[in-house]
Amino acid sequence: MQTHKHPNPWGESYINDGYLMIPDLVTLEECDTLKSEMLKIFRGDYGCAAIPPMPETASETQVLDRIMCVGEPHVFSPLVRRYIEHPKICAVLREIVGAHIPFWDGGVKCMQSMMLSKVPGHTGNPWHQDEHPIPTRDRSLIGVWITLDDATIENGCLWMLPNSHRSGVIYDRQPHNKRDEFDSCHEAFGFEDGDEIPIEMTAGSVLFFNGYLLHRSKKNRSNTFRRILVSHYCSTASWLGWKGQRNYRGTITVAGEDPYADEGYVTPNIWARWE
Ligand SMILES: O=C(O)CCC(=O)C(=O)O
Repeated sequence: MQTHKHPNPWGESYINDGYLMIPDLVTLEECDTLKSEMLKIFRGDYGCAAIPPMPETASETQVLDRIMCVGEPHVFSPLVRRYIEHPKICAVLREIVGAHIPFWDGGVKCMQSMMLSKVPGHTGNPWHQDEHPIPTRDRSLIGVWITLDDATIENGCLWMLPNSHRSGVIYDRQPHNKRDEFDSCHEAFGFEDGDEIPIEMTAGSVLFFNGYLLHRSKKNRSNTFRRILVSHYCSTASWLGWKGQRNYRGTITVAGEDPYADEGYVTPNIWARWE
């Protein structure tokens, strides 16, 4: 059993702030490859029931405009799957996933991937903590947000409420009436949000953020795309009572051992969010 002793500057920063941004972790060539793959995925080239095919003549904007988010693209796209297991990303995860828990054996598993197109005019995502829907409840949940374009205030970068991960409180969510700014997801409430800060990032930068950290994104008011791939990971020891399962098994182990391997694995359901 390894205890975390803040072994490197990454760990210190992630523990204190609840997030860690590493510039240029992914190359611009890798971003281009992922953007091409995203176009195929959103056009429906993979024949998934959740993503009906579009005509080949559809423009890039038309393709990316019709869906806001595709869930679990790593299930059918070998390329996206490679980014779940990207060596540079996993090297960071091996250091910080257990940073907020006293004992951790270094095991890391991925339980979700999502691709967001966020073309000009697309709304943002209201305040939330990823831990609300994905219940690790052990503080190991971490979002890994890879931006494929420069993410700016104008095109809808993420906004974080620093330190909001510290209390361990989970804020409930409710429907909101700000549909001009945010998508149809419910919004967390019951906290002061005056200290929020924008996280502007250049393409290829990667943001690691704790599942308890309150964050949101705003509408894309620019004329540029803000495409991202985000995946969620936690300790392999986390018992995920998620999606109606006693211990959700649609997981991929990317570091260490899976103590529940004898429970087997399931293939995650592919989904798309249209508004
Ligand atoms: O990319 C966005 O606009 C929102 C993503 C997000 O909040 C998340 O992955 O938890």
